[in-house]
Amino acid sequence: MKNIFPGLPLVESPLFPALKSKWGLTTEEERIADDLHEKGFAVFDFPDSDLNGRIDRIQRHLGPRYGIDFEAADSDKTVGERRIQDAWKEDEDVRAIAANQAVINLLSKLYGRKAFPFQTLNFPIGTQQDAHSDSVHFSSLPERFLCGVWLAMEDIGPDAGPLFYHPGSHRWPIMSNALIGRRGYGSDLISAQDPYGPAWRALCEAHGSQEEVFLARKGQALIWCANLLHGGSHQKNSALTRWSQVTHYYFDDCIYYTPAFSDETLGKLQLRNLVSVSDGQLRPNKYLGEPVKAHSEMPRRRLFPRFIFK
Ligand SMILES: O=C(O)CCC(=O)C(=O)O
Ligand SMILES: [Fe+2]
Repeated sequence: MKNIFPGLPLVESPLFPALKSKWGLTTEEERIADDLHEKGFAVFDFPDSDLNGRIDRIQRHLGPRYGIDFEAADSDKTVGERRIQDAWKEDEDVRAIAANQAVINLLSKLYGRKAFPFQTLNFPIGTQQDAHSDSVHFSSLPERFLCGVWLAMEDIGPDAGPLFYHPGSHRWPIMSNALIGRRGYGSDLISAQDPYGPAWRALCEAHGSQEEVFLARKGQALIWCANLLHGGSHQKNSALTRWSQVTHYYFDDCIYYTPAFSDETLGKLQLRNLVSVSDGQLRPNKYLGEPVKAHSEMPRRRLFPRFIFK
């Protein structure tokens, strides 16, 4: 069957139930596709035979950069840095996890466009990040061609600030400045998520949506859809670690931009200039196969980089 909506990820298409039998999915791929379609996230075992070795090496290599005393079991682990962004540039194991070919093939099959990783985040503890959808930080035109893959680098219990999410929230309206009546282009923000917090809370309340936590086993991974509401729950025990890696993926032949600092309706987009983690090559913004240029009057976005989450 021809996909008449190529502007939607296959897995998020309303025609998904009719289309999926034609994709040649294995039983496991179909389970993942069904979960993404219905719930907005899917759990799978990370396919890498050297994963334990990579995790050991990443912890040894990145550990000293967080300023945390990992040696003493009862030391407060939450006092240092919470994240290292784009460690793939100097850590081959972080890069290999992000560029795992089986994961890229899986995402490409599920979305109907070729996936590429463009950002890594390595966390030694819980992020305690408020509920948000990544699509205010990273979006695409057409929409929804973005996902995160979160990997548990150790067993994560309820006191370590596990990842949480609101199942089904990927179907709620995609959060945007137009939706909340705000102008974003050229704006200043402490955190790009701040303007949308009240709207997300109102949606949760209206839907009676409860957060669910992911008590992950080491080596389990979770894909979240661009508009799935998720975050890091409160870390009840500050002596624990919660090692994890998030890789964000975009898909070929899209415009990549930051909605928090854009006004789509006016054609003012804060475009992103992306490099793929897989090959270090630029991935130009494209629409229907043709390159798209930045808006000529585009000012630099004004941010307070220290506080920005993405
Ligand atoms: O690991 C977490 O707690 C959440 C991370 C997250 O939201 C992200 O990287 O997009
Ligand atoms: Fe996120």
